[in-house]
Amino acid sequence: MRIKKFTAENIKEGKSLVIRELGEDAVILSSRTMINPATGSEYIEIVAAIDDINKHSKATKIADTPKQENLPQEKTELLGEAIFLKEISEIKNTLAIINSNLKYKYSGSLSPVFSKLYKRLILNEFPENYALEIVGKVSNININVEYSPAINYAKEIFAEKIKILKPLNVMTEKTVAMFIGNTGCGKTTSLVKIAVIVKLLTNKNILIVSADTYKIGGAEQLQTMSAIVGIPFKAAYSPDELRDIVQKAKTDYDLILIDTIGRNHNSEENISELADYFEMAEPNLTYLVINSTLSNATTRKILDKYSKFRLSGVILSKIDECETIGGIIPVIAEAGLPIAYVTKGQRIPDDIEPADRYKIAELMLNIEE
Ligand SMILES: Nc1nc2c(ncn2[C@@H]2O[C@H](COP(=O)(O)OP(=O)(O)OP(=O)(O)O)[C@@H](O)[C@H]2O)c(=O)[nH]1
Ligand SMILES: [Mg+2]
Repeated sequence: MRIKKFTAENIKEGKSLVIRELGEDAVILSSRTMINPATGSEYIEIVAAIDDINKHSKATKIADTPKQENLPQEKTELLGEAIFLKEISEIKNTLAIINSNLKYKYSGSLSPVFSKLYKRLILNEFPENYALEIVGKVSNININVEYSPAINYAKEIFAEKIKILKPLNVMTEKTVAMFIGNTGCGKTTSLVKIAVIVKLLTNKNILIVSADTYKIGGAEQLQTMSAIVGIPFKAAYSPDELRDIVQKAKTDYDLILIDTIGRNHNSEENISELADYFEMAEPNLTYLVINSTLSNATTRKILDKYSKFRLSGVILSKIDECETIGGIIPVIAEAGLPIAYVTKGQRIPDDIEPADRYKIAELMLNIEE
């Protein structure tokens, strides 16, 4: 779009100037009466534009504007302003469409229902290829589907892809479970929630072990929590000590829950220190706790960095702080990892649930336009 300012003695002369310079398709954005300070005489200032890309734009063209030369000056100004506002609103609409087409790359080439479904998936942070795959699958089920059943089909498709790891209270074998993950992701809180639930629902002998003895107060925090919930506790101050504790405890306890220090997945040193504890503990169950508010890119990287720990499943934490899990579930599913638990607050033990694929699928489409 080219925009140009014109000055003329009157509106008629101004219009002629605009048409001569910008052509019949030009639109007037504003016109106002000005005073020349040197001479004290009045003149008209016109701002006009021509849409180079779409010369057939529906915008009001000069040729369409009512004849203004006979109108009193006040009305001419009001008319100019109204046309200006109309033009601005049309420009805004056009920009919104362009923006939407850029953001939702493929929506323009889809039918209205599938375009809406695709937009909802992108709004829920689905990776684009996965969003398109879902749209394709839903259209294969029923090409003429309405929006609401389309959403239900999508949820069923996700639910089928989500793997679930059964909760600890229904596991019958002796278990050494290790909780690992990034700093502050909810390892210690999740461990205590699970310990309390298993204690309430089964008659298993449970031992809580802290290998988080590097951080000041790490082991003490868990020791206090264990005392409150009445579960025996031990602290391991080195990988060797952890091995000794676990080996001895295996005979007396059905379930040994090991808390570890929070790690930065981008630090090789952090990950390798954790590996020393992991190798000594030899857990037969390893939970990776993932904060559900993370982006899919970060989750992908975390899964990659922790993959050396023979992960059994994921504990998806802090869903109460998260708007959608559409971005991260496909990444977890792609890694082939089951989800064991979902945590939804700080209360022990209330704010944890065994993972349910239908509830997870629901949360994947939480954000609506
Ligand atoms: N809102 C919310 N807060 C949670 C949840 N789970 C844990 N938290 C809180 O998150 C904070 C960190 O939780 P911790 O269990 O200490 O996390 P951690 O992974 O053990 O942390 P580090 O040992 O420091 O790496 C605490 O304030 C918890 O109460 C949850 O599901 N929702
Ligand atoms: Mg902790």
